[in-house]
Amino acid sequence: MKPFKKWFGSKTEGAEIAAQLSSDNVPNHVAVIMDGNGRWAQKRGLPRVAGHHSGMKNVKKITMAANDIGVQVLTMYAFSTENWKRPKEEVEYLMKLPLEFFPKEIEELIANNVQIRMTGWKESLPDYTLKAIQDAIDQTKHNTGLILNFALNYGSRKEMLSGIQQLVRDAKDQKINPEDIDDAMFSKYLLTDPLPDPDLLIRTSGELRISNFMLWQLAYSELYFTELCWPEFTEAHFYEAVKEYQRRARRYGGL
Ligand code: V07
Repeated sequence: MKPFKKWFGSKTEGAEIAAQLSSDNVPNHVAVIMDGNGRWAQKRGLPRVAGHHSGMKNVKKITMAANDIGVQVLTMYAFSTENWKRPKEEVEYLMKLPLEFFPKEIEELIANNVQIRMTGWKESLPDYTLKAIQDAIDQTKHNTGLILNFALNYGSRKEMLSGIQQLVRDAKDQKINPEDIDDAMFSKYLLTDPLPDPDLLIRTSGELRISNFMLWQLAYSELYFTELCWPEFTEAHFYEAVKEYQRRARRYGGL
């Protein structure tokens, strides 16, 4: 069994749990619904946006934790197509988070060979948000390590319907045969192409729903729910989730 990159000497919280993980069954793709930021803030008498800010800082921490055990893709659900319905001030604040995230974090992300990607509709984002994201994607596109994929302005039903519309156009243009449509072909029409499907979905803050997130891609994923709000979810909790994933995989393998 080959040791993880930072098994020894790591001072990160959770190193002990990380040491209990098996290095040959690390989930390739972990997706996270980072819920409970507003709730976390309200519990502390802080404005909701303080929770979003705290949540943003946690993205970097969990990215490094995932990178340390060899996760290849980490998708973070940052903003849904439904989130536009929130109060205008909150939406404006959220749209500025990518601008704040990158100047602060890009250096360490690059040093750790992380590639930034985005899944979602870029067109309706404010110019400054899109520019911040695009700069980060461009600056990290030659990196070969963990893919940090932000699901931003993303919704799964809309994704599938747009995919089907294109599929039907291609069929009408005789580029494809309806009989040839299978899982692999349909996946190519989704925004997540060419990423692999998530092996593990983590949702924080106690809600037991998928909420229009990667409905097709999560068909066979292990689902992990925790009561903790996203800003409280540490490296140790992340490794607990991976440990549970490995426990389930072993049980399944034993059948
Ligand atoms: C957002 C912080 C995390 C908790 C969930 C909601 C609030 C990081 C980003 C981000 C997105 C793209 C990018 C770089 C950073 C972000 C939004 C919200 C809209 F390229 N956190 N975070 N974007 N939250």
